[in-house]
Amino acid sequence: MEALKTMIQDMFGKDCSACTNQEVYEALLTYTKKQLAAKGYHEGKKKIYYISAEFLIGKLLSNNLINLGIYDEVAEFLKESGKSLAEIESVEPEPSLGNGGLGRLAACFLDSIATLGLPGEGIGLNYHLGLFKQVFENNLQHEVPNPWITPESWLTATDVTYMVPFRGFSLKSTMYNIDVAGYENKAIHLRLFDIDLADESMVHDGIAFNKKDILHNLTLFLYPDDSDEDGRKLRVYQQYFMVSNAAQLILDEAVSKGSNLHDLADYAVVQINDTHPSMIIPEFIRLLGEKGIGFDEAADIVSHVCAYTNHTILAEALEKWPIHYLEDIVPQLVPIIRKLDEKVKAKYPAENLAIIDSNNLVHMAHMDIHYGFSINGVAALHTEILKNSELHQFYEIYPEKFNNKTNGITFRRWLMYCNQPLAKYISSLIGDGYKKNADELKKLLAFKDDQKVLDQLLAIKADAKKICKDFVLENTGVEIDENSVFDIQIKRLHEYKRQQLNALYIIYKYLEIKGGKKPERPITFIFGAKAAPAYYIAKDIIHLLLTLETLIQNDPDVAPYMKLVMVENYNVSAAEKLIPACDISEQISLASKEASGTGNMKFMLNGAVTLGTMDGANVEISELVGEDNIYIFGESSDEIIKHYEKADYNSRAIYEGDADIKKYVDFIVSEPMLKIGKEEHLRNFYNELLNKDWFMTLLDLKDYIKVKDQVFADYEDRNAWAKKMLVNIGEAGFFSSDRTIEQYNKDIWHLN
Ligand code: GPQ
Repeated sequence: MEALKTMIQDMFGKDCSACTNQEVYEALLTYTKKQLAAKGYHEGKKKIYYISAEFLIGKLLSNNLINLGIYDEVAEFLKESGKSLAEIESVEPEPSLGNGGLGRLAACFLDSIATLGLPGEGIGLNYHLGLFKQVFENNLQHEVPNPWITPESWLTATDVTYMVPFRGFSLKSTMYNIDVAGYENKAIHLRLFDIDLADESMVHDGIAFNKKDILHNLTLFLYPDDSDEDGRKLRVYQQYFMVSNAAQLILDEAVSKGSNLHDLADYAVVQINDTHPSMIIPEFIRLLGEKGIGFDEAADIVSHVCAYTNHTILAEALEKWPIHYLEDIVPQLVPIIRKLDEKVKAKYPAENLAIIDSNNLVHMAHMDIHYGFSINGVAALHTEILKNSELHQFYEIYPEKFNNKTNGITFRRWLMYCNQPLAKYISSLIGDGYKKNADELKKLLAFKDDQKVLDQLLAIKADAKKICKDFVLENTGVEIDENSVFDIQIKRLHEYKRQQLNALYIIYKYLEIKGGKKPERPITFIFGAKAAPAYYIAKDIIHLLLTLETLIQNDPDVAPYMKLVMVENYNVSAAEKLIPACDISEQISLASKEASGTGNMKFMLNGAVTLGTMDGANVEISELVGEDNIYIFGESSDEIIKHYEKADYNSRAIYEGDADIKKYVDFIVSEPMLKIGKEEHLRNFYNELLNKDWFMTLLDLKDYIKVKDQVFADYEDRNAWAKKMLVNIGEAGFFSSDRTIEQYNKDIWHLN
């Protein structure tokens, strides 16, 4: 730590103990950046380029210190100077470069690529104001900018710049780097492209801004509101800016390593993360054309370079751009896309295989599948659904392209950092081998009947709940009971994830307690979720939850027995506090709709027990832990898919046929709720449930209530519960993103 000491002296002319936390943070940032650069970066002939609109990387200081192997040393040094690393971390702004699981997955993947020593990089955009910051006012969500770039930041400007051509003008880019350290290994780069003229001052009234001013707004926000045409076009501008920069960089790097571009596939493999980067396919063809490579050969080259990951079967998320948007914005791509489409149509005339459909919509995923060499889903069930229903027509013509890569999470952040007491305890039982070889967690299963170990797991959980209590108090102002059961649902707010199902259970429990039936132990229901700004139903559900929160809080008959808290501006840092403290992990999506889920894996690894549907990776979790160690409810995905095919789901019939369900649903617009909440929002959601309920909340409600009550009953056998915790932790090794990345490499990327 001598070097750090000297650095602090040089930077501030005083020693560590005399510095402010801000100063110490700045010194640590500089020090860590230097250490990373000194270790160097993974290089090799062939590289994986992971292109993504989102990289939800979270705070970086601690993670970098852990991966550099100096976390304990630095913490100790600071302590000796009267400082706390935890407090210094709180100075660091959290980069706001992602929305949900897709972005967090990209971040876990960078960690694993670096850890496994693969040459690779992430490529994305440098959004100045991030997604948005969520604030609650009058029990409603409001959005404000989330600036995260400070003068001292992990971003390093490079001298790499490109020109990106749009209709009528070109934009100059600058590339920024963020180093991503491998665990006890070299680093890789996250490349973030930006415009030089981004003007944050144009944002007013929350997150409103002039959507037409592309010269100044291009990199302000991730996912700008797309409820109008200007907003949708802005997304196309962003996407093209991202992929044109990426393609130019990739070609330059390949050439500098000796490629003649005909052999590009020996130098580069591109993973297209969902459809946002799909325009890289025609952009590569355009650029190769400029270098003298004919269309057919260029299309063939690209088909050996690009692979596509699908993250959803929800139609709304499978992007289809009107061709006239592309004419207006990137006319240079249109003849290329038309030619690609003609080649497809010549061979496969079916409308549902077309890139450009009869409504002149360009199906981005279709282009990826025809002109990429691999398409993967993100959990076993999801890939089966792609093959058998959603993309069946493609599976029939390209069976060899389809493969599954079940998602994973990095154990460095989601155990070693966020739950240090648990990680240390695991090391004391089975050694440190699991940190690099997650399968070794299985060794824990040998302790299933060891009373001391079971007691210790419960004690570690109890401590995490105390820490979480402080976090919740700071975030929400609400004091929760650390001896209550922590039941947690944290994820984007979406109807298919069914936070509303959880809300209806809470109503049921509230009425039960009002009726005199107290739970064995108080329950704390914790939510964290952002709703897309123009997604009104999702915002109504937030209003429902916040209204319930107030109602329960103000009701002396009920407040001692249950609490609902909704954490504001749920993000990676919040997840790091909530996940170690969780008892019950809510994974209650409508079966077939959650492609994988990754929160489910983080909870399991931290000793929470899953309450979920047979959806996404829950299916694989349940196979691993066995039915005694997970709580499953609800209709199967096969049944749900049939309901959609037959269009026979009728929520009103369920409501009218079941007096209990009617009671819970009616409560949404009952007197006590309307007294606290806004009638318009509560009624909108009530009507939605009765007239549509597209994600079949009422179908699974009764079973959910039954199984959830069983969970709370079983929780009281503390010893049996501790065993469930142990099995969940011991079986979590499969969900290491190191395993996922090894599979991507073996089956798709083929890097040395
Ligand atoms: N996912 Cl399409 C997102 O977070 N955002 C998106 O736009 C799409 C998917 C999630 C998906 O809902 C989860 O089930 C997955 O676990 C996650 O991607 C990573 O694959």
